Amino acid sequence: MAIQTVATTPIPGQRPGTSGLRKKVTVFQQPSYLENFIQSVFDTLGDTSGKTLVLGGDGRFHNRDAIQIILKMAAANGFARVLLGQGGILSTPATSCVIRKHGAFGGIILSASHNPGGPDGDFGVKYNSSNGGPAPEQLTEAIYERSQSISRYRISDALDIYIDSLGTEHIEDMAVEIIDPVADYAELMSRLFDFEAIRKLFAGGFTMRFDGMHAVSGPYAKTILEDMLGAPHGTVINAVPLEDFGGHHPDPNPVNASELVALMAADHAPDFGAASDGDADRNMILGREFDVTPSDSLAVLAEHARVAPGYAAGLKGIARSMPTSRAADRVAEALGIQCYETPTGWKYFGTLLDAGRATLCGEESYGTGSDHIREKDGVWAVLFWLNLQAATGKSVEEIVTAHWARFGRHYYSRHDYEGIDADAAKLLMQDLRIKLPNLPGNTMNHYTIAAADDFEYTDPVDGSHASQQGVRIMMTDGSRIVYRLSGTGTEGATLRVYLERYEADVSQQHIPTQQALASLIALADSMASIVMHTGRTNPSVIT
Ligand code: VG1
Ligand code: CO
Repeated sequence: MAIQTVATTPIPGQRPGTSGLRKKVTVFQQPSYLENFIQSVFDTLGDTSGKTLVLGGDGRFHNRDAIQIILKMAAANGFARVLLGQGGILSTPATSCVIRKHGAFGGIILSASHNPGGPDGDFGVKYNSSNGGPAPEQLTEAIYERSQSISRYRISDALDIYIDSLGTEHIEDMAVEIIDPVADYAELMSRLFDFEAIRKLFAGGFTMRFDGMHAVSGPYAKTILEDMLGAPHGTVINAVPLEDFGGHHPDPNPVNASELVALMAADHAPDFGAASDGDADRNMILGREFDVTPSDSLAVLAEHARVAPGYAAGLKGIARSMPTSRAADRVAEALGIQCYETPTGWKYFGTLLDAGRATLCGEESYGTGSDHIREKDGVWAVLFWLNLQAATGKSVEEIVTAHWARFGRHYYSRHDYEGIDADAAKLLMQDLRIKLPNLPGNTMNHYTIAAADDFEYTDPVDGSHASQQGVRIMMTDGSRIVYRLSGTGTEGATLRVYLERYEADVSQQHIPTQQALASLIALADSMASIVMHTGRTNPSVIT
């Protein structure tokens, strides 16, 4: 075994987006592509000698190959120890948990999260810091800068190691401890939630279906729900992670998880339905014939947080991404705590969580989490909802409709135009930005525009600044349209249009969402000339 220094040249485009570097598998398979990026990460981190790194992924195609390369590079860059999930598996939340629990220097997560997998699908790499959270913007920018001047990488010429049994292996002077990917995480969950109450709920005949979507949440959900909490076998479906997610899109929303949605509307439907995404940080919550918007889920969990032992002392604050509905703001106000509005992407919550300013965080994109780790957490959210149902004896629908009656309902929908021409998307956003100063005061489709801007954010903890985070059009009645371009896609561009309307009148809170938002949707289309710019008359996905 010997450490090699290999000459290389910069590869354009290695800039991480909303959450890590995501590209087609075929791009990652190009010579030096992964090596250049990983060496750029290590170079940017500075002195890595003697440090501990956590490593794992969501099991998608290319995971195993990438793990062997990264292990050999970590050994060549002086790391003393790697904690590796058995079989190369570690969900995003479990990685965050393991980094924190073992005081690691940082971690590498191999995942393109909700993007499709397989040889023709996507692959991704994220770096998380010692707090367990995604690298902040300054760090990802520095990594990108480094990737554009890199001239060599270091790698051991050791043979591949066997990663499927627990125990310790060695590469050069570095120990590779192969750990149970579920154990630390499951132990943390058992301290946050009332497992006794949830066990009683299942013992009393409560039924649930958790769809692992053949992604990485399956092993976690199976161990916790079926083994630890006594849910009947078969509660967790599609539980085995597959390299191509069984050909499905591991993005839990009512469109991609349509089978689960149909089951929840069938005769003898389970009491509760849930699903998670590729790397298990997203969650979808369903009742019988009832789906909960992620924005409402955050607000409801905040309202009832004290039922869970981990949150019995109450919340310090709430944080939500800008496009997420303002349902949580109303709860924060009632609780007398702060609600922070951040740009899209979990990395912006890190400072607020570290500073003890926020306890719960959420995004409209099926992401919910808390200060227990520094990532959003799918299984955690499902356990929170189970705890809530066990504590109140109420159904999902009863809990949410009571919430609306108390706080009002924020009708909410996101319209995605996927795979549109990248230049056309840029032009659409540019045109909108030019219009902004002239919009306030105008009345269109019965809406009067109160304010319009391009969202900017200054982090209240470290003062860092982010601009151009989404165009917001705010109406005088509190309704809102937000436009932004996705930072996770790998083909063309994706335009996301976020629509929100507030309804305080209980008699008007049960209209089908698209109907309730119809005139706002029409306004959003015409204001941005979506058809003209994209050639699309309809969004490709509505959630
Ligand atoms: C999307 C979501 C965002 C989320 C990000 C990563 O980003 O909108 O809320 O944080 O995915 O989630 P974008 O830039 O495509 O809108 V995951 O579960 O894919 O890591
Ligand atoms: Co994810």
